[in-house]
Amino acid sequence: MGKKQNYMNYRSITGFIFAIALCITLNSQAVEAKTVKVTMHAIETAVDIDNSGTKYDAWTFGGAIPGPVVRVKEGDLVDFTLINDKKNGNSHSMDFHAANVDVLDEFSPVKPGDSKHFKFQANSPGVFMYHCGAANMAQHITKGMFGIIIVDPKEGYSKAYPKPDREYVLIQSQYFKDSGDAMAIVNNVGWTNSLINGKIFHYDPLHSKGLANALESKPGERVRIFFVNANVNEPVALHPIAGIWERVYLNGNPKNIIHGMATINVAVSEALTVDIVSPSGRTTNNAIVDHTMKAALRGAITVLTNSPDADPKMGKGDKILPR
Ligand SMILES: [Cu+2]
Repeated sequence: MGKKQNYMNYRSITGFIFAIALCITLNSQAVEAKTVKVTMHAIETAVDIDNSGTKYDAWTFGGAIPGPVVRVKEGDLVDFTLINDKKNGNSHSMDFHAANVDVLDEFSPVKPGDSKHFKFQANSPGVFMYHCGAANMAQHITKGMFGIIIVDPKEGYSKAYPKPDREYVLIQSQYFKDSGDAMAIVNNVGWTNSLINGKIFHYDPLHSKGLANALESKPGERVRIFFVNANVNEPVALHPIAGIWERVYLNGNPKNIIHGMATINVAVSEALTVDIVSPSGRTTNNAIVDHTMKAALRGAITVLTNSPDADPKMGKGDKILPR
Protein backbone atom coordinates (compact mmCIF):
# COMPACT_ATOMS: atom_id res chain seq x y z
CA MET A 1 0.00 0.00 0.00
CA GLY A 2 2.76 2.41 1.11
CA LYS A 3 4.83 1.52 -1.93
CA LYS A 4 1.88 2.19 -4.28
CA GLN A 5 1.24 5.60 -2.69
CA ASN A 6 4.89 6.56 -3.10
CA TYR A 7 4.75 5.51 -6.73
CA MET A 8 1.58 7.64 -7.30
CA ASN A 9 3.26 10.64 -5.64
CA TYR A 10 6.31 10.20 -7.83
CA ARG A 11 4.08 10.06 -10.95
CA SER A 12 2.09 13.17 -10.05
CA ILE A 13 5.27 15.14 -9.23
CA THR A 14 6.91 14.26 -12.59
CA GLY A 15 3.63 15.04 -14.36
CA PHE A 16 3.51 18.43 -12.60
CA ILE A 17 7.11 19.26 -13.54
CA PHE A 18 6.45 18.21 -17.15
CA ALA A 19 3.33 20.45 -17.28
CA ILE A 20 5.33 23.45 -16.00
CA ALA A 21 8.08 22.82 -18.56
CA LEU A 22 5.47 22.65 -21.34
CA CYS A 23 3.89 25.91 -20.17
CA ILE A 24 7.26 27.68 -20.17
CA THR A 25 8.03 26.41 -23.71
CA LEU A 26 4.63 27.44 -25.07
CA ASN A 27 4.82 30.84 -23.38
CA SER A 28 8.29 31.61 -24.73
CA GLN A 29 7.01 30.80 -28.25
CA ALA A 30 3.94 32.97 -27.70
CA VAL A 31 6.10 35.91 -26.61
CA GLU A 32 8.21 35.73 -29.80
CA ALA A 33 5.42 35.71 -32.40
CA LYS A 34 3.26 38.81 -32.70
CA THR A 35 -0.10 39.53 -34.27
CA VAL A 36 0.29 42.26 -36.88
CA LYS A 37 -2.91 44.00 -37.94
CA VAL A 38 -2.89 45.19 -41.56
CA THR A 39 -5.84 47.06 -43.06
CA MET A 40 -5.89 48.15 -46.69
CA HIS A 41 -8.46 50.13 -48.65
CA ALA A 42 -8.95 49.37 -52.35
CA ILE A 43 -9.10 52.84 -53.92
CA GLU A 44 -9.73 53.61 -57.59
CA THR A 45 -8.09 56.99 -58.12
CA ALA A 46 -5.84 59.06 -60.40
CA VAL A 47 -2.12 58.93 -59.60
CA ASP A 48 1.06 60.46 -61.09
CA ILE A 49 2.73 58.01 -63.42
CA ASP A 50 5.95 60.01 -63.90
CA ASN A 51 7.94 62.81 -62.26
CA SER A 52 6.24 65.44 -64.47
CA GLY A 53 2.81 64.72 -62.97
CA THR A 54 1.16 62.84 -65.86
CA LYS A 55 -2.10 61.46 -64.46
CA TYR A 56 -3.33 57.89 -64.80
CA ASP A 57 -6.61 56.29 -63.69
CA ALA A 58 -5.23 53.67 -61.34
CA TRP A 59 -6.67 51.01 -59.05
CA THR A 60 -4.66 50.87 -55.85
CA PHE A 61 -4.19 49.53 -52.37
CA GLY A 62 -4.24 52.65 -50.23
CA GLY A 63 -4.28 55.28 -52.99
CA ALA A 64 -0.74 54.86 -54.38
CA ILE A 65 1.29 52.52 -56.63
CA PRO A 66 2.64 50.31 -55.20
CA GLY A 67 0.56 49.57 -52.08
CA PRO A 68 2.05 49.97 -48.58
CA VAL A 69 5.12 47.99 -47.52
CA VAL A 70 4.03 45.23 -45.12
CA ARG A 71 6.86 44.14 -42.83
CA VAL A 72 6.60 41.36 -40.27
CA LYS A 73 8.87 38.83 -38.58
CA GLU A 74 8.94 35.13 -39.42
CA GLY A 75 6.27 33.40 -37.31
CA ASP A 76 4.08 36.49 -36.90
CA LEU A 77 0.34 36.22 -37.43
CA VAL A 78 -0.87 38.66 -40.07
CA ASP A 79 -4.42 39.78 -39.27
CA PHE A 80 -5.55 41.29 -42.56
CA THR A 81 -8.62 43.29 -43.62
CA LEU A 82 -9.38 44.48 -47.14
CA ILE A 83 -12.00 47.22 -47.40
CA ASN A 84 -13.38 47.81 -50.89
CA ASP A 85 -14.47 51.44 -50.98
CA LYS A 86 -18.17 51.70 -51.95
CA LYS A 87 -17.33 54.40 -54.52
CA ASN A 88 -15.29 51.84 -56.52
CA GLY A 89 -16.62 50.31 -59.72
CA ASN A 90 -14.93 46.90 -59.38
CA SER A 91 -14.50 43.94 -57.08
CA HIS A 92 -10.99 43.57 -55.67
CA SER A 93 -9.14 40.95 -53.64
CA MET A 94 -5.84 40.29 -51.91
CA ASP A 95 -3.37 37.52 -52.72
CA PHE A 96 -0.35 37.46 -50.40
CA HIS A 97 2.39 35.21 -51.81
CA ALA A 98 3.61 34.78 -48.22
CA ALA A 99 0.38 32.99 -47.17
CA ASN A 100 -0.54 29.30 -47.10
CA VAL A 101 -4.35 29.44 -47.28
CA ASP A 102 -7.29 28.70 -49.63
CA VAL A 103 -7.46 30.63 -52.91
CA LEU A 104 -11.26 30.20 -52.99
CA ASP A 105 -11.72 31.50 -49.46
CA GLU A 106 -9.16 34.06 -48.24
CA PHE A 107 -8.28 35.33 -51.73
CA SER A 108 -11.87 35.60 -53.04
CA PRO A 109 -13.09 38.89 -54.57
CA VAL A 110 -14.73 41.58 -52.45
CA LYS A 111 -17.55 43.68 -53.92
CA PRO A 112 -17.58 47.50 -53.61
CA GLY A 113 -18.90 48.40 -50.15
CA ASP A 114 -17.84 45.02 -48.68
CA SER A 115 -14.78 43.93 -46.74
CA LYS A 116 -12.82 40.73 -46.17
CA HIS A 117 -10.92 39.61 -43.11
CA PHE A 118 -8.45 36.73 -42.87
CA LYS A 119 -5.35 35.68 -40.98
CA PHE A 120 -2.20 33.80 -41.90
CA GLN A 121 1.05 32.91 -40.20
CA ALA A 122 4.12 34.25 -42.02
CA ASN A 123 6.23 31.11 -41.65
CA SER A 124 8.64 31.56 -44.59
CA PRO A 125 11.25 34.31 -44.26
CA GLY A 126 11.96 36.43 -47.32
CA VAL A 127 10.26 38.84 -49.67
CA PHE A 128 6.98 38.23 -51.44
CA MET A 129 4.69 39.98 -53.88
CA TYR A 130 1.11 40.72 -52.96
CA HIS A 131 -1.50 41.66 -55.52
CA CYS A 132 -5.17 41.86 -56.35
CA GLY A 133 -6.40 38.63 -57.90
CA ALA A 134 -9.86 39.76 -59.02
CA ALA A 135 -10.78 39.24 -62.68
CA ASN A 136 -9.23 40.33 -64.99
CA MET A 137 -6.11 39.84 -62.88
CA ALA A 138 -3.70 41.15 -65.55
CA GLN A 139 -5.69 44.37 -65.66
CA HIS A 140 -5.89 44.75 -61.86
CA ILE A 141 -2.12 44.27 -61.53
CA THR A 142 -1.15 46.69 -64.32
CA LYS A 143 -3.65 49.20 -62.91
CA GLY A 144 -1.46 49.26 -59.78
CA MET A 145 -2.78 46.71 -57.29
CA PHE A 146 0.43 45.15 -55.99
CA GLY A 147 3.07 45.56 -53.31
CA ILE A 148 5.62 43.77 -51.15
CA ILE A 149 5.53 41.89 -47.88
CA ILE A 150 8.91 41.52 -46.16
CA VAL A 151 9.16 38.66 -43.67
CA ASP A 152 12.33 39.26 -41.65
CA PRO A 153 14.05 36.04 -40.50
CA LYS A 154 13.47 35.16 -36.84
CA GLU A 155 17.21 34.48 -36.39
CA GLY A 156 17.95 38.11 -37.28
CA TYR A 157 21.24 39.05 -38.93
CA SER A 158 24.19 36.67 -39.24
CA LYS A 159 27.43 36.22 -41.17
CA ALA A 160 25.37 34.76 -44.01
CA TYR A 161 22.80 37.58 -43.82
CA PRO A 162 24.72 40.68 -42.63
CA LYS A 163 22.99 43.81 -41.40
CA PRO A 164 22.74 46.27 -44.32
CA ASP A 165 23.54 49.98 -44.01
CA ARG A 166 20.50 50.90 -46.11
CA GLU A 167 17.50 49.15 -47.59
CA TYR A 168 15.39 50.00 -50.61
CA VAL A 169 12.26 48.46 -52.12
CA LEU A 170 12.08 48.46 -55.93
CA ILE A 171 8.96 47.11 -57.61
CA GLN A 172 8.88 46.99 -61.39
CA SER A 173 5.63 46.81 -63.36
CA GLN A 174 4.32 47.21 -66.88
CA TYR A 175 2.30 50.27 -67.86
CA PHE A 176 -0.35 50.05 -70.57
CA LYS A 177 -1.64 53.43 -71.70
CA ASP A 178 -4.99 51.88 -72.68
CA SER A 179 -5.56 49.89 -69.50
CA GLY A 180 -9.28 49.60 -70.27
CA ASP A 181 -8.59 46.77 -72.72
CA ALA A 182 -7.99 43.81 -70.40
CA MET A 183 -7.41 41.24 -73.17
CA ALA A 184 -4.79 43.47 -74.82
CA ILE A 185 -2.94 43.49 -71.46
CA VAL A 186 -3.18 39.69 -71.22
CA ASN A 187 -1.66 39.49 -74.72
CA ASN A 188 1.02 42.10 -73.91
CA VAL A 189 -0.29 44.48 -76.58
CA GLY A 190 0.05 48.24 -75.97
CA TRP A 191 2.74 48.06 -73.27
CA THR A 192 4.22 51.57 -73.50
CA ASN A 193 6.31 51.95 -70.33
CA SER A 194 7.93 50.32 -67.32
CA LEU A 195 7.27 51.67 -63.86
CA ILE A 196 9.60 51.52 -60.87
CA ASN A 197 7.61 52.01 -57.67
CA GLY A 198 4.76 53.38 -59.80
CA LYS A 199 6.65 55.87 -61.96
CA ILE A 200 8.55 55.92 -65.27
CA PHE A 201 12.29 56.53 -64.57
CA HIS A 202 11.22 57.20 -60.97
CA TYR A 203 14.73 57.59 -59.53
CA ASP A 204 16.62 58.45 -62.73
CA PRO A 205 17.56 62.17 -62.84
CA LEU A 206 19.01 61.87 -66.35
CA HIS A 207 15.94 60.40 -68.07
CA SER A 208 13.52 62.38 -65.86
CA LYS A 209 15.14 65.67 -66.98
CA GLY A 210 16.34 66.56 -63.50
CA LEU A 211 12.94 66.03 -61.83
CA ALA A 212 13.92 62.77 -60.13
CA ASN A 213 15.99 62.06 -57.05
CA ALA A 214 18.44 59.16 -57.17
CA LEU A 215 18.60 56.62 -54.37
CA GLU A 216 21.44 57.40 -51.97
CA SER A 217 24.12 55.66 -49.97
CA LYS A 218 27.63 56.40 -48.74
CA PRO A 219 30.76 54.91 -50.35
CA GLY A 220 31.45 51.41 -49.04
CA GLU A 221 27.99 50.86 -47.59
CA ARG A 222 26.03 47.65 -48.03
CA VAL A 223 22.78 48.50 -49.78
CA ARG A 224 20.09 45.83 -49.68
CA ILE A 225 17.39 45.94 -52.32
CA PHE A 226 14.10 44.08 -51.98
CA PHE A 227 12.97 43.65 -55.58
CA VAL A 228 9.61 42.50 -56.94
CA ASN A 229 8.83 41.72 -60.56
CA ALA A 230 5.18 42.87 -60.75
CA ASN A 231 5.17 42.73 -64.57
CA VAL A 232 2.27 40.69 -65.92
CA ASN A 233 4.15 39.17 -68.87
CA GLU A 234 7.86 40.03 -68.83
CA PRO A 235 10.75 38.55 -66.82
CA VAL A 236 13.38 40.99 -65.51
CA ALA A 237 17.18 40.83 -66.08
CA LEU A 238 18.19 42.70 -62.92
CA HIS A 239 21.66 44.24 -63.25
CA PRO A 240 23.52 47.02 -61.39
CA ILE A 241 25.51 48.88 -64.08
CA ALA A 242 29.06 49.53 -62.77
CA GLY A 243 28.54 47.07 -59.95
CA ILE A 244 28.03 43.44 -59.03
CA TRP A 245 25.36 41.91 -56.80
CA GLU A 246 27.62 40.93 -53.93
CA ARG A 247 24.91 38.49 -52.84
CA VAL A 248 21.54 37.43 -54.13
CA TYR A 249 19.02 35.82 -51.80
CA LEU A 250 16.46 33.96 -53.90
CA ASN A 251 12.98 34.83 -52.67
CA GLY A 252 14.79 36.88 -50.03
CA ASN A 253 15.37 33.79 -47.89
CA PRO A 254 18.75 34.05 -46.07
CA LYS A 255 19.29 30.32 -46.76
CA ASN A 256 19.14 30.82 -50.57
CA ILE A 257 22.44 32.63 -51.21
CA ILE A 258 24.21 33.16 -54.54
CA HIS A 259 27.46 35.16 -54.66
CA GLY A 260 28.86 37.61 -57.22
CA MET A 261 26.10 37.88 -59.81
CA ALA A 262 26.18 40.50 -62.58
CA THR A 263 22.62 39.80 -63.69
CA ILE A 264 19.88 37.80 -62.02
CA ASN A 265 16.76 36.68 -63.82
CA VAL A 266 13.55 37.47 -61.96
CA ALA A 267 10.42 35.62 -63.06
CA VAL A 268 7.02 37.26 -63.28
CA SER A 269 5.68 37.57 -59.70
CA GLU A 270 9.06 36.61 -58.18
CA ALA A 271 10.61 38.68 -55.42
CA LEU A 272 14.22 38.57 -54.30
CA THR A 273 16.81 40.35 -52.20
CA VAL A 274 20.09 41.64 -53.65
CA ASP A 275 23.02 43.28 -51.85
CA ILE A 276 25.46 45.70 -53.44
CA VAL A 277 28.57 47.13 -51.77
CA SER A 278 30.11 50.18 -53.47
CA PRO A 279 33.85 50.95 -53.48
CA SER A 280 34.90 52.98 -50.43
CA GLY A 281 36.89 56.19 -50.64
CA ARG A 282 35.29 57.60 -53.81
CA THR A 283 31.92 58.72 -55.09
CA THR A 284 30.36 56.30 -57.55
CA ASN A 285 27.01 55.78 -59.25
CA ASN A 286 25.19 52.62 -60.22
CA ALA A 287 22.31 52.36 -62.64
CA ILE A 288 20.11 49.50 -61.52
CA VAL A 289 18.39 48.34 -64.67
CA ASP A 290 16.29 45.70 -66.24
CA HIS A 291 18.95 44.86 -68.83
CA THR A 292 16.18 43.76 -71.18
CA MET A 293 16.44 46.88 -73.36
CA LYS A 294 12.76 47.19 -74.16
CA ALA A 295 12.11 47.52 -70.40
CA ALA A 296 15.13 49.72 -69.49
CA LEU A 297 14.35 52.27 -72.17
CA ARG A 298 10.66 52.25 -71.25
CA GLY A 299 11.50 53.42 -67.73
CA ALA A 300 13.20 50.61 -65.74
CA ILE A 301 16.39 52.50 -64.79
CA THR A 302 17.17 53.50 -61.19
CA VAL A 303 20.23 55.52 -60.22
CA LEU A 304 21.97 54.76 -56.92
CA THR A 305 24.46 57.48 -55.96
CA ASN A 306 27.14 56.45 -53.46
CA SER A 307 28.45 59.74 -52.08
CA PRO A 308 29.76 61.08 -48.73
CA ASP A 309 26.87 63.64 -48.81
CA ALA A 310 24.19 60.92 -48.82
CA ASP A 311 21.12 61.84 -46.78
CA PRO A 312 21.43 59.75 -43.58
CA LYS A 313 17.63 59.22 -43.54
CA MET A 314 17.42 57.68 -47.03
CA GLY A 315 17.09 53.91 -47.17
CA LYS A 316 15.89 53.67 -43.57
CA GLY A 317 12.47 53.48 -41.86
CA ASP A 318 9.71 54.71 -44.19
CA LYS A 319 12.38 55.95 -46.64
CA ILE A 320 13.00 52.43 -47.95
CA LEU A 321 10.32 53.17 -50.54
CA PRO A 322 10.70 56.86 -51.44
CA ARG A 323 7.42 58.15 -52.91
CU1 LIG B 1 -8.37 44.75 -57.96
